[in-house]
Amino acid sequence: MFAYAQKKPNVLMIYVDDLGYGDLSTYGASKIQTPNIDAIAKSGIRFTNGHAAAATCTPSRYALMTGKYPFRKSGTGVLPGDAALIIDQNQLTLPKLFQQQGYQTAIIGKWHLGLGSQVEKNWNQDIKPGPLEVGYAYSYIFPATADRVPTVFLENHKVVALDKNDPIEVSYKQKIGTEPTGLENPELLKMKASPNHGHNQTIVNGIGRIGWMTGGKQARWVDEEITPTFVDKAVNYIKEHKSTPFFLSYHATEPHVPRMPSTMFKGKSGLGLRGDAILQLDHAVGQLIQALKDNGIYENTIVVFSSDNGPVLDDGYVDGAVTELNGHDPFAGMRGGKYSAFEAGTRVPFLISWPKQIKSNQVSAALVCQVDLLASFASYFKSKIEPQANLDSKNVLAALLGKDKKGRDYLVKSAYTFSILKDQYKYILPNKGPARNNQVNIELGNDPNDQLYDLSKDPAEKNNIASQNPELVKQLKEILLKETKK
Ligand code: NG6
Ligand code: CA
Repeated sequence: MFAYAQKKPNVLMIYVDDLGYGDLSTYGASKIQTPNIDAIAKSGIRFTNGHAAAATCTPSRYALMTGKYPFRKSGTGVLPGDAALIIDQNQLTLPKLFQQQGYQTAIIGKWHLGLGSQVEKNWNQDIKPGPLEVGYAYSYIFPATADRVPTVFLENHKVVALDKNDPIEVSYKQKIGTEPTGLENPELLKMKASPNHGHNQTIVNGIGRIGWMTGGKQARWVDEEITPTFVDKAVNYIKEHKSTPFFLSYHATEPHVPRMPSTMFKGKSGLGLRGDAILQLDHAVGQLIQALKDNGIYENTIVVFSSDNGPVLDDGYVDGAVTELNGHDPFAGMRGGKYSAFEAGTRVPFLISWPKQIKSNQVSAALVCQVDLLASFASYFKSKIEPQANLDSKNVLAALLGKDKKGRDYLVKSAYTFSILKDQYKYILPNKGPARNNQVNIELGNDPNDQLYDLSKDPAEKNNIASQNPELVKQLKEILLKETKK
């Protein structure tokens, strides 16, 4: 009993893809029910001011891994499927911190931080550096996004189920091989691509992808099997590591496009395939939590749940996300969405539970960001981070444990432009970029003028009060520019 009490907690990081603040019933969704995810909130804390560092995947993941704002490094935008690893192997990362503390570490799911040392790589040999070189002792991933080639899993350094006689080749420059593409053979598609998004290159499993690939026929995934595969790997991992502390990153693909959940979820939500994918995600979360319980380690496991960026409806495929929305509001009334500097881009579901230490049923408005997990866990372990690590990560451990209601002083977020959140105010730096992305039907937050919103009165960022508050604008802009120029 005593030994158990002394044991370091396991950490299960559930990091999901493009899930909106309004997509979960625990955040007020009424058209969809997510009981398993809601149970994390009931068991611990639901944050209402929790953020991804950026409004797309790669930069948010970079921040989560490194504790640095993604704009500190160029090349941290959305990566193609053949990109090289963008994390410096010498730098401290979240999984490395756990390794230093004697933890077993693993990532199962989406990666999207690049693989190998260059774009040109041989997918038929060991592919490195990758997750194993930046802190994970085990990995079972797909390289980029579910809509990008190569549509394969990698276990540690190798493509899973690769037939040496059918080598894989990948290109993002031009068509390779003779396989049909969505552009030339749309009649072969089981899910149509939206016009002009570009998801019309090599067809895999009846779905046009971004990028071209040839070979690797046996190794290609079937989309409907992605989540059952990841869940199976994660449940086994939990079972096999129940007696050593572990840090397990479960990086789900839902509800990113292409939304093609297992057949048993298709049509289940009544909200189209996007809603069905969310139900699949909820089911998967239930299985992971059950595995913790079955192995007797639930009480002493910290579960963190968050999303890499906000929601988008049409992100490249005609999948019913728009037409079957049925009044569901993934954006929770906020402005913007994925890609946007407005709040729906980066204010995301953020939950934490740890039955042994965190009181149940808490709601916290503390300002916390995924970039803070590194410094917060370092503080938990009393592990000293050298100042030359230059982290943007802040120690918000007390907020994460429910003991502090404030969190950070302020947070800088990046989309096309920069914004800063401080107290109830949100300031967005002027930017000449387009005001909206019409393809995805999302306002990006770009404006040639200063924007200032009082989120306590105006959470939807409708009423720009910059011209009435020049002093506050000046002050916030100064902090923001100082941060971005550091
Ligand atoms: C965009 C894709 C989108 C999605 C996104 C990455 C186009 C027109 N759209 O460029 O479909 O793949 O990249 O999403 O190519 S993320 O969540 O991984 O950042
Ligand atoms: Ca994403």
